[in-house]
Amino acid sequence: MSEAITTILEELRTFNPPQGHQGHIASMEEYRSIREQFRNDFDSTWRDLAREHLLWREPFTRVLNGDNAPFYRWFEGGKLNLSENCLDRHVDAGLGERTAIIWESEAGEVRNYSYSDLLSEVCRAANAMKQLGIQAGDRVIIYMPMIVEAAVAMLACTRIGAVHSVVFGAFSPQALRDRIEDAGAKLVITADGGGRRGGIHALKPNVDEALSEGCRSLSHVLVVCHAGNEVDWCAGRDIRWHDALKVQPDSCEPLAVDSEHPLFILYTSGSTGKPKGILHSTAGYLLWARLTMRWSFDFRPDSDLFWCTADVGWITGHTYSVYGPLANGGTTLMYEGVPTYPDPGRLWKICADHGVTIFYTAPTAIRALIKAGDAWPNSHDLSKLRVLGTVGEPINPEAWMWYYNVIGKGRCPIVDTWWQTETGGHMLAPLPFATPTKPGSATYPLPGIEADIVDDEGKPITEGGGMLVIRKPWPSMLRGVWGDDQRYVDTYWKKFGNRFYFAGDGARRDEDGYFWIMGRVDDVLNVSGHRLGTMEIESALVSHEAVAEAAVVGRPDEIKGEAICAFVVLKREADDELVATLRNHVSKEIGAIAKPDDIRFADSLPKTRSGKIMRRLLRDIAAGREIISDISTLEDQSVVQQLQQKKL
Ligand code: 6R9
Repeated sequence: MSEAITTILEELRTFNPPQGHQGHIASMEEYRSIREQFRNDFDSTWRDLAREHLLWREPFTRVLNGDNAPFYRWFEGGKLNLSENCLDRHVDAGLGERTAIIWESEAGEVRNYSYSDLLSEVCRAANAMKQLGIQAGDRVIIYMPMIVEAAVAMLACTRIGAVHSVVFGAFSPQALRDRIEDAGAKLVITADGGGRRGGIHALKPNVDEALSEGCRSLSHVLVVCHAGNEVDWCAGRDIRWHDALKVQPDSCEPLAVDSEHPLFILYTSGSTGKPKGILHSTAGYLLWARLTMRWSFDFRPDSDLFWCTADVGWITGHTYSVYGPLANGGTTLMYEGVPTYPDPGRLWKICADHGVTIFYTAPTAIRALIKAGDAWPNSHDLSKLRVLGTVGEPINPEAWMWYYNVIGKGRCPIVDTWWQTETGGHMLAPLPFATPTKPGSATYPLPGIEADIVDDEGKPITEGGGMLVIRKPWPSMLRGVWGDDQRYVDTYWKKFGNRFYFAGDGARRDEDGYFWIMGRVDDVLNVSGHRLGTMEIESALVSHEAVAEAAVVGRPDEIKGEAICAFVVLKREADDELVATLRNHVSKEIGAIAKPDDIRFADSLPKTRSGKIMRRLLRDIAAGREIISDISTLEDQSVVQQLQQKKL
């Protein structure tokens, strides 16, 4: 068990919500009564929320269709357009001049986009895409830095019913190629590069490399000229974004699509095989993006400035940098750059300069900033902050307390939100002005979410640890794994006989019913809040000519949560450069975040007699812990000693 989890288990402090402000959900009584309402009348509660919160072109006729479970369908018969809900709706309500997005570059340039500006830009982009032959249902890959054009591209897809798939800019050409091919994308939207740590992180060359062997489905690449780095040009295929948009009219009729029309695919790591394309659909996702902004963050579109530091390449960036704030007609901030550039005070400076009121980040960032010292936040005016959120991994109580005291000055509730790419939006989270919080606990399920903790047979566990499941479908749930229905059923539903959704996380419930997330129960690592499958890294390693076999495990890391430790059996003698070579090889195959922190060589891997790699043993070795696993079934006992010694 990692240190973070041990301290979480011993945590007893409770913090009451701040007084004097009425939240969207104002008290625990109100919370309980909404939950009751869902329990008593599930369908009509969702029906009323969907009618109240979304702008429909045609009303839906059925709330939830579970006839083909676990392939659930929500709000059938309804038609709507997502970009219309996020843009036109607010412009039509007279909010056209309100700032939709504030963007700041690493160099300090600031741009404001009003709702009217954003709508025009989205229409131009949608028209340009139409002219390139993109139609409803076609897939579009977005491989961009954190610039407004990334949000414009996403919204433009939704305007014409195209399905976007955003690929994180730090992913390698190989990872990009896999995603372009798996999605069968017709168009890639990218930029020459993005600003990073005072330099430029080139993107377009990666697209060129990804497409170097051709790609049947793809016809064009739209390139935003942003960073100014020199790029090659493939005539006939590559088109400048600005050239394509400037000749287009700034209006484009939004296409009313079915509630269940696919909205986006987002690739995420699983415990086996290649990353899977998590598929989300339109109405349910949008409803939950809008509602959770209000419930978990108490978002007030007319007065709040919301900043989620996540890149749009992750689900958090989708739901809480772009869709959630815009669905509510509020203002969202985007920052293109690293949090510690030019110094560790950068995030706090941005909060102070713009008057951020709700701030949402990951524990790994908090831990890194704690190390930099309190002087950084203390030298900026953080008095506008009123709610602080965290996401991505368990937050250790020390980091929670620092966030609460040093950043929030004891005034701001900490909202620890547990959710996943698959869930589309928050599942467990405190209501900032109602729920008493405990450092390290995501507290309770949000209204409408029937989360539970069960044992291996699916029996509920009232106190203690087990597996986190969700008993009832919810509107923003994934609709499938792109192109692989079986994998959807096998990964999320089969474990409990298709009865409830299996999240892949372990959790514990305390005597007050609070949920405490204990981390993954499968072979998925959480490195700085990013999900990586051990299998993925292992396959990357064995694709190198020198590697015969590899096993990857996580070990606790103070900043990153988990570090990557690889055990490698070689086909030939190791040379001095091999560790660096293999690290770079993994980076090339997957991306820099997947680079192993430690690589250890051995003559063989510890396996049981039935041939299973003893991962628990490897985890102990990686962490430098005393070996408590039973190694009596180990075929070759000397391997253990070898692995313990050979730390490189
Ligand atoms: C939103 C996001 C999902 C996995 C999830 C869990 C971990 C996320 C957490 C958390 C403890 C939290 N996780 N939030 N663990 N406390 N508040 O991160 O999506 O990238 O798909 O990762 O992250 O293990 O299963 P995703």
